[in-house]
Amino acid sequence: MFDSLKKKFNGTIGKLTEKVSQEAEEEAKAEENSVQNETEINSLKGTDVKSAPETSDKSSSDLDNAVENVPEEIDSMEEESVDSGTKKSFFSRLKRKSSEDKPLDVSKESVASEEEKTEDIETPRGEKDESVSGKKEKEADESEKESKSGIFSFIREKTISEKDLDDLLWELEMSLLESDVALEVAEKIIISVKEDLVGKKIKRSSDVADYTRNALKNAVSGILEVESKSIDTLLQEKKTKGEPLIIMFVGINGTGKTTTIAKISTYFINKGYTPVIAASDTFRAGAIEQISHHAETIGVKIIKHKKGADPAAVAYDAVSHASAQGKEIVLVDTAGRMQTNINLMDEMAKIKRVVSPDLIVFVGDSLTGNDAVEQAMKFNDSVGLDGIILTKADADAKGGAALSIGYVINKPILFLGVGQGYEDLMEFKPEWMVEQIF
Ligand SMILES: Nc1nc2c(ncn2[C@@H]2O[C@H](COP(=O)(O)OP(=O)(O)OP(=O)(O)O)[C@@H](O)[C@H]2O)c(=O)[nH]1
Ligand SMILES: [Mg+2]
Repeated sequence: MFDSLKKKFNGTIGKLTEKVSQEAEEEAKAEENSVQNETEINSLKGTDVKSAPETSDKSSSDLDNAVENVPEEIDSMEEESVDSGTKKSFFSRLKRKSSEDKPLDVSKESVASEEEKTEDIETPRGEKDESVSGKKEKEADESEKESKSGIFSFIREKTISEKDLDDLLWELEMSLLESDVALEVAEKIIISVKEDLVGKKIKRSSDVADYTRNALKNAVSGILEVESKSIDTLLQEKKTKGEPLIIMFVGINGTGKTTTIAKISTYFINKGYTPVIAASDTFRAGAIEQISHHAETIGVKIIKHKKGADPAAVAYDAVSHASAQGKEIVLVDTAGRMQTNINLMDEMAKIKRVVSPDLIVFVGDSLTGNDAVEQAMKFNDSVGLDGIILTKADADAKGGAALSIGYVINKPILFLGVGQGYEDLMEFKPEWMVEQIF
């Protein structure tokens, strides 16, 4: 379920992490270069000042020769200049320069010994500084550990900019649309993610993934949360009034209304309630037989008239039966109808007028994606919906309808149909869907 959404969101998390890490690395390199250039300029300035009388009129090759000959003197001068930061860096610089100027084929040993020398200069009185080398080893250890786990600390904080996100979020928006996510929902997700991420300061590559995942999770949670009373609360309210809860099921042909009524009956029976079914699809041939068969199998009372009878009258009789017998729930089946069929839409409005259902539930086929969302909007406009059941979620790899439908009509998804059996019904919880995706 929702594999496509899962893949798309995870793809964005991965790509953004990679992009931001790469940029952080480039920025760090650029900074390192500029610091190096600055140091070079400063040290050259230092050379000019300190050796001005002797070297100001010398050519650069003379200067290089002078540098070549300096090292032995430096060590003794270093003793005197240990406290002077400027001098120290100047000497270090000179010494490094002299070693850089050595022939390129120097052996590894000589490079190593040069490095050791340079290190000795950094350490007062030529002693090896244990705490510094220990710290370096620890840092190296940590960075090795991090690189093994695929997590890298950035050299300095990287701030996520709108520019970092634009292309990726555009790509995400397009792929959400491909997954049948409604346009307004895709746009809302992008805006919410942008608001969450732009300006976030990132220290480690793993932060990018965490922040992005959280931003996407927030966006999806925001889309799925719809305020409404739970069916249990409604049931209790009706019970205290001594009336049955009336639920009417509407939708286009073949989305799963009748099967869902059988599943919901089972759901309520399992909770200890006694439902009654109204066979108000008097329109389609075989509809009354189909629902009678389900009712018999699960052991639920069904109120039915002949084919072609007034569906509102069937529903009315079912409500009277439930009220008289103290049964808590009436489930009204209706004929499937296209939202464009005015006669059938009017007939549905008549059932509503006659029995005043507590809940009108739209049953949509999740496999039809955006079409299900469009249908829900039309049914909502003509009879007013209170909730949604999406069927065939077991076969839905895209998940676009599940993500969009509740947001677009601002009504909650109550259940998901997840198979053809009577028990294949799940209460829908937004947190559950968020967990499924991330
Ligand atoms: N895989 C799967 N199939 C389902 C689910 N719900 C319903 N179906 C199947 O969908 C088909 C149509 O179901 P019905 O319950 O007859 O649909 P309907 O909306 O009552 O159809 P009409 O009465 O013609 O409008 C049946 O074959 C059901 O078994 C579900 O959650 N998962
Ligand atoms: Mg039916």
